[in-house]
Order: sequence, then C-alpha cells, then structure tokens
Amino acid sequence: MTSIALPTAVLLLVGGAVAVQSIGPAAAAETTLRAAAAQAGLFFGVAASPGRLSSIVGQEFNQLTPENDMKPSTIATSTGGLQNTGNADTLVNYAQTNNMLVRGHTMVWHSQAGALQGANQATLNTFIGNALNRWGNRIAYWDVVNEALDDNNTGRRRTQWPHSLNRDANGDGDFFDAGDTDVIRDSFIRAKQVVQAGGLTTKLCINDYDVEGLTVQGGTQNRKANALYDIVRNYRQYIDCVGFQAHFNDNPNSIITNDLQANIQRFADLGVEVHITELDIDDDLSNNDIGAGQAENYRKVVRACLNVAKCTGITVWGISDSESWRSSERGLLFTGSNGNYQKKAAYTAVLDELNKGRVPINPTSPNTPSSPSVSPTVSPTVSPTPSTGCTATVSLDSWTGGFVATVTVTAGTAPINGWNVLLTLPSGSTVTNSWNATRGGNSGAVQFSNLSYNGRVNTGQSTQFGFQGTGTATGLTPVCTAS
Ligand code: 9MR
Repeated sequence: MTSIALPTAVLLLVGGAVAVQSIGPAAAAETTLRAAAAQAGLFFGVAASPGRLSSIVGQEFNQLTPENDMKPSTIATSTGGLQNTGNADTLVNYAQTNNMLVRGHTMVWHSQAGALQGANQATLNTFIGNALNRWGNRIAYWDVVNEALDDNNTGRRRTQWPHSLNRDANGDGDFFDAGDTDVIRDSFIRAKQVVQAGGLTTKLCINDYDVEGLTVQGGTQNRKANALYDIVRNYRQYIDCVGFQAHFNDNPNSIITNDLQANIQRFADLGVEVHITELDIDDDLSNNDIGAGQAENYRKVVRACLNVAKCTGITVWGISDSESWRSSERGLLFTGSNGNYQKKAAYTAVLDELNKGRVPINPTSPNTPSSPSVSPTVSPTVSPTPSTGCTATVSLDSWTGGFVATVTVTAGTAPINGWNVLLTLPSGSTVTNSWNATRGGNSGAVQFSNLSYNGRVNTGQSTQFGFQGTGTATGLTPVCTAS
C-alpha cells in the first residue's frame, strides 16, 4: 500500500475571515554549520589561508574569506596590477571544489596596502578593475572598501590615505555633495562599472568594525554605525552589501548590545544584504551589555542575523582559538590546531541556533525576555495629519520595553528643500538615539529636522530618518512641515 504524506494544515479565524496556514514537518536538525545555515537560507563561512585548509573547512563551512591573501599587500603592484595571486587562487579553487562562496577581502583599505599605499584614485580604479575581473563570478562578494571610519566612536571618516584623497568642496562637513571628492563613492562607482561592463553577479560590499550596535557601551549612540548608515544610504545605487566585522571584545565600542538586530534591520531596510563578516567573541566579555557566556553570546549574534531576512551570511574569523589573530581571547568555535580540532560549547550553540531557522523559536522564553534581538513586531502607522508640502508615516519595530521607528517623509505636489517632523511620544517613552535627522528633545513633543544632505526631496519622492527609544511608540501621528 502506498501512503502519501500531506502537509499539516490549520484553520485560523482571523478577523472573521478564515485563513489556511500550512505547517510543514519540522526540518531535521543538521549536524554541520553549513548544512544548518543553508537550511535557514544563509551562508556560514570562515576566514582561512592555504595552510589552514584542513578537511573541516569544507565540511563545516560553505563560504570562505581569504584572511590575508587577497589584500593589496599581497596581490597589488604599485600601478594597480596584480601579482602573487597563487595563494588567492588556491583558496578560490578550494572553495569552488567544496561548493563554498568566496568573499574577496579587500581592495581599498588604509592598512596592508603594500605597493598600493599612497596611490591616487586612477590607480585604485585600475586595481579594482583587475581584482574584480581576475576572479569574476567565482567571487560572490567583494569588500571594496574596508574600515573607512575612524576609531573611538567619532562618526568621522579616517583621515589617512586613501581617505586623504577626499575633499569637502562646500565645507558642509560631509563628502556627499556632487562637488566633493570621496574615495568611497569613487571606488564603488568604479567597481559597479566593472561589474556591469563584465555582466558579473559579484556583489559589492563595505566592511567595518564597531558598527554592530545602534548603541555602544552605556547606551551612547553608535556614531560610527550612523556614519556607515549615511554612506550606504547615499551610495545605495553602488553598494550591495554591508559587512559588520563583529570582533566583539572588551573595548566599550566593541561589545554586543541588545540593539544588534535593530541595527542590522535598519541597514537591511535600505535594501542591502547584511553580513557578519569577521565574527569572534572574547570568551571573557566582561563589559557586555547582553551579559552572558561565550556560547550564549554566539547564540545571540546568530539569532540577530537569523531574525532579519536580508542578513544573508555569517563568517567566523578563523577556525580555532590558538590559530586566531586574537588567540588570547579564545574567541572562536574550535580549540586545537593543525587540522586536529575540537568543538567548543560555542560551536554547539551556533549549530543549535542555526537549526532553529529564521523564525524566532519560543519568543517568550525567560532567556530572552525584553531584548530587541528577539521577536520584533512590525506595525506600520500612517499619518492622518494633512501638512504643508509633505507627509510623514511611521513604521515601528517594537519589543517589550523598546522600539525603533523609521519615519518616511514624502514631498507633496512640489519639491521641498527642508522638512520638519513633530511627533508626540507617549508619556514614559524616551528617544535614545536617532539618525538622518537633527533632533530637538527626547520625550514628549520631539522635533526632527533634515540634515544638509536629505532636505531636498522632489515631488512625490521620499526620504527616511529613524530613531530608537525606550517605552512604547504606538499611535504616533507625525506632523510634517516643509520649508
Ligand atoms: O586576521 C588578520 C591577521 O592575520 C593579519 O595579521 C592582520 C593584519 O592587519 O589582519 C587580520 O585581519 C583583519 C581584517 O583583514 C580586517 N579586519 C580586522 C581583522 C583582524 O585584525
């Protein structure tokens, strides 16, 4: 007798209408990181060099980043040509044989620039073209620009080469205007041209560290993350993906915060893929907002990515603790060396979390009570308020005790040159952080105005700003005034 397995169907009564929700059988738990990640719809990768290509690499991971072998210090000549590509080729070939994606790392970077150090934009462009064309579609993602932003949460660009090429023509404090020179913009424009000319599918990424949370230790806003957000927003047509390096350690700007998921989400909302690109977590993370052991911290990071559909991959920065660039922090998933590796508790936690998939499991678990990294509810609200020249709508990501609001400002029947949005928060709610707007006030009636680069909005077009807060923000009725 033949038996046919049917998917289970449940009938739900929703607002008087009957909806059918089909529930497939629970997916079987996978036993490798790559299989569990693939089942959840993302890649799980590792950084490696040719000397570290033991069998575990192909067994456990489905993405590979050359840890050092594609850096300009290894492969660039002073005129933007290529040299010494042997190790890079070995890694790309290994990845192909083992069905792994490759992330090229990296092109435009102040560090490890080798013969390219001090080059002008034309030479950088030559190198960008050569590097992209050398491996073509065998590289799925390239870090075109790496670590462009200053340390210590200043929110400023670095000033050393290659950013010393930058010019702020009108002196307004940013490099986004047509008359400005911006090595980030020009490098991405070049990369995009090469991709389009060659019909490549390679995606172009910007990568940085200390950009992971909306806030840093103590709840201070993460200006570096905000600056990266502004860059991606302004150059969205050239940038396909954003890498959060995620080297989590005791530096106050490098801790894991509860708003990691909200930050991933705001970048995803720009339409780019987000990746965790260089993950390692100090096993003694004492200044940690989340405050848990290493395995639990790994779990939180993986969950934050899984909960955002456009977070499409996680890469750990090495296989084992002792072979890591930060061996004393024991930040990786395995111990051991030279191909003889042992799984740590962190490995088991990552595998388990990946196996839960993208849908948050047990969102009311006491382990995850009020964290924005778990089960946000998305509830769009529309402004009913008529306004002069513009309208504003609010979309909310809420969790118990907090929220992130994204406000869309739309010009009416004429272009506007500036805008002002007034919102009245419920009593007890406080804004802790905002981006893409200047803000007056933190509670009660809070006023947001455009910055220099996003005041001009053409007829029917929109721009967005956002803010994060504690408490609730349901039922907001924004009043938009154009200038
Ligand atoms: O892990 C890399 C280490 O082997 C190199 O000595 C070091 C040189 O700068 O670069 C390390 O990788 C870095 C990566 O390229 C960019 N983000 C920070 C990584 C850790 O320093």
